Amino acid sequence: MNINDHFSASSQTPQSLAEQAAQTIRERSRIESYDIALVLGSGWGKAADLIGETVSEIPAGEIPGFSAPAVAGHGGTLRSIRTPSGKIALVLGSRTHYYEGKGVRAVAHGMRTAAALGAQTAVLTNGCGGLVKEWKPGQPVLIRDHINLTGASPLEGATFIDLTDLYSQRLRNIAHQIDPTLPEGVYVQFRGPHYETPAEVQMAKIIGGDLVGMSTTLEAIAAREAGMEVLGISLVTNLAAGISATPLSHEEVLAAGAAAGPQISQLLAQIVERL
Ligand code: 8IG
Repeated sequence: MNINDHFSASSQTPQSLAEQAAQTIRERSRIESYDIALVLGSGWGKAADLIGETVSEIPAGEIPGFSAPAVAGHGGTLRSIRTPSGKIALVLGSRTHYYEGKGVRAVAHGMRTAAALGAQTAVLTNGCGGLVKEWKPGQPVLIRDHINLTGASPLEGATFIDLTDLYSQRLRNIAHQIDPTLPEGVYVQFRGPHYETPAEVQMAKIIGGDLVGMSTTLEAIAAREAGMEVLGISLVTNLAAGISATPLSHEEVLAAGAAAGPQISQLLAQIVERL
């Protein structure tokens, strides 16, 4: 059976597939319950290494509903990490992007699986373009709110979910206790996978955006629906198109992530330990 068939099988609800995935993870990791879901975006690949001890690592393709990653720089495993204080984090190194065309169920599946494992907090990281000139590549930014320009929602049916304080003020306060200088911004999700035109970047700015990217908003909504509290952290890996003089490249993105690695790794570890 093709992995996509998991999502098109009409008898299967997203929640029941997430339950199946959760059961597989429990059996393989021998951990019954999790506390935190952590998604590693572009540039954040190594940032989980300081969080704690990896007690289990499962290739994404071996868990129902997950698939191996399509993009270089996006790791393909689900890791279980025990923090020094004994919390258990499920580290999703393989995010499914909306632009892959697998549908919103595939995008939301990681959050639903983490929730099925008991996780009450979702930490969503990403690499993105910055609209604020003062934010150089390598700058981490807390997501304060988002604008979802994909036209999609992970929710099905008349599921009216309040998104006031989607990016929890309480969790942003915790991050600010660790680094009071962390700026906050509004993340605008475009569908991608192309980067924006300069005109689209100007539009994002005019409607209130500070960051542009291709992920996070649909996962955040799914996490909230599943009852989790959400923290979003972006790593500005490039100035958005037209903000800087040079064109964008995926190599630039990877290089900025590598350069910022040690600082954001420490930041993430400290935040996770205090959640
Ligand atoms: I990394 O400039 C990264 N992801 N949409 N625009 C969009 N996504 C991104 C960008 C960017 N940089």
